[in-house]
Order: sequence, then C-alpha cells, then structure tokens
Amino acid sequence: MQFSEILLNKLKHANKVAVLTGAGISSESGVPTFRDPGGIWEKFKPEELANFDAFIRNPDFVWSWYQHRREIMRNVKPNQGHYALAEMEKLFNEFNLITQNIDNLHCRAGSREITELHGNIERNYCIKCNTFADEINIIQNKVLKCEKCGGLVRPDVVWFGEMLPVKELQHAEHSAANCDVFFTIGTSAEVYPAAMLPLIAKRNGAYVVEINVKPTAITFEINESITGKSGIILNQLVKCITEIKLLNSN
Ligand code: BV8
Ligand code: ZN
Repeated sequence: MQFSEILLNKLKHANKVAVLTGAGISSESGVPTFRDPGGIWEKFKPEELANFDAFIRNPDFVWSWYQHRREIMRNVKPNQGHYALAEMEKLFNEFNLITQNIDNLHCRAGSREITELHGNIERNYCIKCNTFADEINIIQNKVLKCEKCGGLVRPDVVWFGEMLPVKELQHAEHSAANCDVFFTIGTSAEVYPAAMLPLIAKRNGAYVVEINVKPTAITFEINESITGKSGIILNQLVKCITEIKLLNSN
C-alpha cells in the first residue's frame, strides 16, 4: 500500500500525533456501527434509546439494549486496526488516542493513552447516589437497582443531550490543538462536539488525515483522505512508520 510523500514526511518529523476513532474501527471486529446500513441506529433512533429521558421512561428497555451490546462486545476481539494504534503509540513522543467508542477494544488491544469521550459500556453507576455498580456479569435484562440506595443503575456512557466528561473533552481539545498530525478514523463525523476535533486540529496547523471506507461530513475540510478499511490501512501505515524510524536512527 502506497502512502503520500507528504504524509510520510509529516510523520517522519512529527513529535505529537493525535487520533480520533469512531465505530468504524470496531466494525472489522464485528461490532455494528451506528449509521451504516445494518447499523444499530437502523432499528432504533438515537432519541429512543441513547438518552436519559428514554431511560427514565423505559429503564428495562434501554438497559436491555445495552446488555445486548455488552453481549456483542464480550464476544468480539480487537482487530488489526486497534493493535496497530497500540503499536503507533510507541513510535511518537506524544500520542493521544481519543475515542468515541464505548466498547473498550482499544484498551484490550494494549493502548495506554486513551481518552474516552463517550464513556465505557463496562462501567455502570446509580443515577441517585452515583455509586458505581460492581463488575456486573449479570445477564438479566431488567434494569439493575443500586445496592446502596435502590436507585436505577445506568451505563456510564454519554447520552445525547448530556455533557461530555469535562476533563476528557478538554484533554482531547488540547491534543487536537497542539498536534503535528491528526488522524480521524472510522467516524462519520456527525456527532458533536467530537466532530469538532479534526477541525480544531486543522485550524491549529496540524496535517489532518481521514481513514474511512467512504467520504464523511468533514472530508472536504481536511488535508488528506485514505479510503479503505482502517484495519488494513493502519497495519500497513505502522509498518511504514517503523521503517522510517529505523532508517532515521541509522
Ligand atoms: C453534547 C454513546 C452538550 C452512547 C453517543 C452541535 C452541533 C450539532 C449538534 C449538536 C451540537 N452539540 C450537541 C449536539 C447534539 C448532539 C449531536 O451531535 N447530535 C448529532 C447527531 C447531530 N450531541 C450531543 O448530544 C452530545 N452532547 O453536546 O452536550 C449539551 C448538553 C446539553 C444541552 C446542549 C448541549 C453527546 C454526544 C454523544 C452521544 N452518545 N453514543 C452509545 O454508544 O450508546 S453517539 C454515537 O455516535 C457513538 O458515541 C458514536 O461514537 C458516535 C459517532 O458515531 P460514529 O462513531 O462516527 O459511528 P457511525 O456509525 O456514525 O459512523 C461509522 C463510520 O465508520 C462511517 O463513516 C463508516 O463509513 C466508517 N466505517 C465503517 N467501517 C469501516 C469504516 N471506516 C474504516 N474502516 C472500516 N472498516
Ligand atoms: Zn444509589
């Protein structure tokens, strides 16, 4: 696979690299994306499920949907794209992996510097006293009640209309504004404020590269688009960067 001279040159001299990932990077692990045909929003609209009111209106329904997604995530593994990013982290002085995904696959692939913008489906907390529920291996589809206060237990994910975790968002914005190269990988760039990050990077002089199987809402605003499956592309890219680094060191 050929990469552009300009990208390879940028990576050769890059000190700081930031990456934003979306559901597309996990699709090769068998996790359905949101907005592709057959994706999880195809059956239900986000408003019906991924928001607090829907949870209060019908806690068992929303809880069972997350249980269904936990089941999927329990039965899938990281793919070569996740592993390539875990490798890439070791190749630069500063490397920030920012993800919108809640599937924990970056962590399972060995990435260390991960900023979870939309939370993590494996964590759950009580909406009344905020106590985090212990590791739950329950398979029940009825909503969990807090052991401490009996309140409803919800997944620790950011729903529509909810603020993103402040520390994580600030860290992500800072990384985007101060990096040399920014990759946006497997995201439709339709959900804000995450979709602002590639534009913040571009505005601050970073070289912004999109890796996706098709154009997205921000393709026309960034420097370069590499079309194809993220697993294959990232695997090749890391090999390329490693060679460049080796040549540099001799
Ligand atoms: C907020 C977590 C402040 C739960 C999710 C400004 C402008 C416009 C709208 C807004 C705005 N500010 C706020 C909004 C509203 C809203 C929003 O952005 N709506 C959109 C739909 C217009 N944002 C919010 O509500 C956010 N909160 O801003 O709070 C606030 C607070 C109060 C009052 C006012 C403001 C919260 C957003 C977070 C919502 N939570 N999920 C859960 O997962 O259940 S969103 C959901 O979408 C996921 O988190 C997901 O990560 C995210 C983005 O989706 P993608 O990851 O991009 O996935 P998608 O399927 O869309 O695309 C997959 C891509 O992969 C495709 O491009 C495909 O081509 C590609 N692909 C597929 N296979 C491959 C591939 N690419 C490469 N290789 C492959 N093999
Ligand atoms: Zn409680």
